[in-house]
Amino acid sequence: MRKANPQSIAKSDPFALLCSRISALCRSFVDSTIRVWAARLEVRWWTSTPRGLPAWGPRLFPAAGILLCVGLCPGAGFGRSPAENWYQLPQSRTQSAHRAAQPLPNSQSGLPSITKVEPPSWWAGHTINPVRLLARGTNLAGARVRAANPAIRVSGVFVNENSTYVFVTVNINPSAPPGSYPLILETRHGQTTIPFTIEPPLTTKTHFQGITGDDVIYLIMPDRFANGDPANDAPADAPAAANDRKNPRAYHGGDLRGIINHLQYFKDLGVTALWLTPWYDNWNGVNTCDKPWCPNTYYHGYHAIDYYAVEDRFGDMATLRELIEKAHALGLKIIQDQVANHVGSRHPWLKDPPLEDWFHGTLAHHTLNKFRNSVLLSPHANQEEFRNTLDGWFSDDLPDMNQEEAEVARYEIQNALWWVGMTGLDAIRQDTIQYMPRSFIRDLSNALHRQYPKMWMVGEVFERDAAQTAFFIGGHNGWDGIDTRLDSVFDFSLWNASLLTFTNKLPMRALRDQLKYDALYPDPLRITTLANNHDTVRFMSLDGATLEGAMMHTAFTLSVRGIPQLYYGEEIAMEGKEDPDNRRDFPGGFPGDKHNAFSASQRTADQQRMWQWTHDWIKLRREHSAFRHGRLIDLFYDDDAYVFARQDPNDAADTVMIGLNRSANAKNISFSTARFGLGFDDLFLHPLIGRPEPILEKKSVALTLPPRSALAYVLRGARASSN
Ligand SMILES: [Ca+2]
Ligand SMILES: [Ca+2]
Ligand SMILES: [Ca+2]
Repeated sequence: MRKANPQSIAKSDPFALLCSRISALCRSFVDSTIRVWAARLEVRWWTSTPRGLPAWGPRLFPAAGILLCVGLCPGAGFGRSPAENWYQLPQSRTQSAHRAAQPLPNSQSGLPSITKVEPPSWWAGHTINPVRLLARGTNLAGARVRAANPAIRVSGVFVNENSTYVFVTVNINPSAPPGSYPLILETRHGQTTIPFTIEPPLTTKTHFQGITGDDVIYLIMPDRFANGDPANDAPADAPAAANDRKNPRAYHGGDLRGIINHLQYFKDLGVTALWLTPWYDNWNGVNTCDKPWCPNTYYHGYHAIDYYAVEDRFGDMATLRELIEKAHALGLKIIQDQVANHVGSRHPWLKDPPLEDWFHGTLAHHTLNKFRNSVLLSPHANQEEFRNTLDGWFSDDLPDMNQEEAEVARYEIQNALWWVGMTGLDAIRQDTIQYMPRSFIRDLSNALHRQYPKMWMVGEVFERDAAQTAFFIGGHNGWDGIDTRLDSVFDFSLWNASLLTFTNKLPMRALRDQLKYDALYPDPLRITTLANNHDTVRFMSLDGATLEGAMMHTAFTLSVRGIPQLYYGEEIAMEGKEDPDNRRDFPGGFPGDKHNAFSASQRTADQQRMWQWTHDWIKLRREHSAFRHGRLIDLFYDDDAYVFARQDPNDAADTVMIGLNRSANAKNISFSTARFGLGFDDLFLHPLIGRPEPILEKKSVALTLPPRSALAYVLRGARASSN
C-alpha cells in the first residue's frame, strides 16, 4: 500500500513544486512591489526615468513578475494568504492520524473500481487550481494515477488504509477546453478510470450576483412549499411511511418543480431572493423508535448523505439549474443552504471514513455538543468547553466534520464552490457556522470571494446576544486576530426583541435598546434581519400574538437597517408552533388542497390583509433607497411607540420616517425637526402608508400614530415641496 509522504508528493511533480515556490514568491513580490511603487510615486519617479535606463526600464521588473505569477502558474496560490492551510499539500499530515477506522473485507485484492468522484468536475482557469479529488472505490491499494490528456497533471496521490479512497491532486491547464478528462488508475491487479470533466463556465453577467441591501430574502422549505412533480414523491428505495402528509416529520412531496411553478408568486409579492433549505441528497428511509418524534425522515435536508447530489425527492441537477435560470430571468436570486459543520449519520463515510480524523469521533465514540456557545466568544474559555463546542456532535445522528484536517477543509471549500459554479446560484446561507473553526470560515469566505467577487454568505449564529453574532461577521478582527470575512449574520437578537415587543412582553423602547448594540458591528447595514425561520415558532402562534402585532413585526423587519429575510407563509399569517409544526404545507401547493392561498381571490380576509401589507412594505423598500441603504436615526421611543428615520447618506433628500404604535389607542407625539439633522426647520411629511395628505411641520413634528399600526413618511423640505 502506498503511504503518504509529503516530500515524495512534492518531488513526484516538479511542476507543482515549482508553482508552489513561485506562489510564495508571488505573494512577497506583490507586497514589496506595491510598497516600492507607492514610494516611487511619491517622489514622482514614475514620470522621470533614471539616467542610463530606457523609458520602459522601471516597468520591466514588475511586468516580468506579474507575467511569471499569472502566466506561468495560474492559480498556483496567487493572492492566497499563507495562513490558508487548506490549500497546501498535506505536508503536516502524520501517518498515525490516517489509519482508517475499520478494516473492510475483500479490499486487499482484486480489480480496482471507482464508484464516486468528488468533485466530479471543475473549471479551467479557476482560482482553485490544482483541485483535489476524492474518489471512493475498492481495491485501491498501491494505486498509481495518471491523466490520459496532457492538459491535466496529476500529483499527490494518497490511498487510505482501507484502500477505499484515493486522493488525487489535479492541475488543470488554463487553456483546456471543456470536455471529458478521465484519469487512469492502476494497481498491480488491473486498472480503471476516474471520470472527471472540465465544465464550461457560466456567465458572470447573470449568475453569482450576491445579496445586498436591495434584496428581500424569502425562505422556503422545498418539501413543504409546493409539489410540482408527484412522480418523485416515492423513490423506489423509500418505504411508504416516508411520504405521508399527515405526519409532520415525513416527506410531503414538495420539490424544485413546485418552486419553478410559483416564481411569479414571488415576483408579485416583491421579494428578490429565495433561500431554499438544503437540497443535498438525504436518506430516503424512515427512522423508527418508540418516542413521539418517530417515525421521522430527513425531509428538511440537513442530514446529507451526498454533498455532490441533489435530493431525488426534490428533483435533479437539471431541474435545479432550470430553477436558477428561470429565477434569474425574472430577477430573482437563489441562495443555497450549505451545511459544512456536519453530515447525516447515514452518509457512507460513517462506515468507512476517507481518513481516520475525517470526523470528530465515530458513530460509536463521540462527544455531544453541550452548546455552551458563549465559550466561542470568550477569550477566557477553557479548552475542554471550547473543544466540546467546536467538536461535539450537534446530535447523535449529525457527525461533526473536522475542518482542522486540511483535507476536510479543502474538500468542503471545493464543494461550496462547485455548487456555485455548477448552478450559477447567487449566495449561500451557512448552517450552524459558529461550530466550525473561525479560520475555516475565513478561508471559505476568501475562497468564495476570490472566484466570485460578488458572492455573499450569511452565517447562522443562533444567539440572542449581539456580541456573539457580531464576533462572527467579517470586516473586523476578533480578539483571536481572525477576520472571518463573513458577509453577514442573522440578527437573532433584534428578531427576539421584535417578537417580544410586538406580543406585548417588552416595551417598545426595547427595539431601540437592542439596536444600540449595532455599535458592535463593523457595518450594521450588512446584517440579515430575519422575521422568522424554520426553527422558530411562527409569529401567529406566539403567546399574545395578534394580526396587528404580526403586521407591525413585518413592517419593522422591512424598514429597519439590514437585509430583511421573511419566512414562507408568514405573508399569509400562517400559524405553527415548534418544529415541525412551523413547517406546515403552504395552502394550495399540493394536489387536493381545498384552499389555494397563492391566489388572491381564495385568500381569507386576514390572509389578504397580511399579504397586501407585506407587499406594500416591500414596495416601499424598492422605491426609496433610504429603506435599503440609509443610516438609522432614533427619533422617539417610549413604552408604546418607536419612531425612527432612515437617511441615505448619498441622498439626504430621500429621508424616510417610520412610526410604530403598539398601544390600543392613538398616540400623539412630538419632537423637534432638528432630530433629522437635515439643516432646515420646516418640512413636509408625505405619507407612504396610511394617511392620504402631506403634513407641514414647522420646527416640531406633531404626529398622531394610529393604534396598533405602523406608518411611513418621506420627508421633503417645505420650500422644495411647495414648488
Ligand atoms: Ca414531488
Ligand atoms: Ca434522497
Ligand atoms: Ca463542528
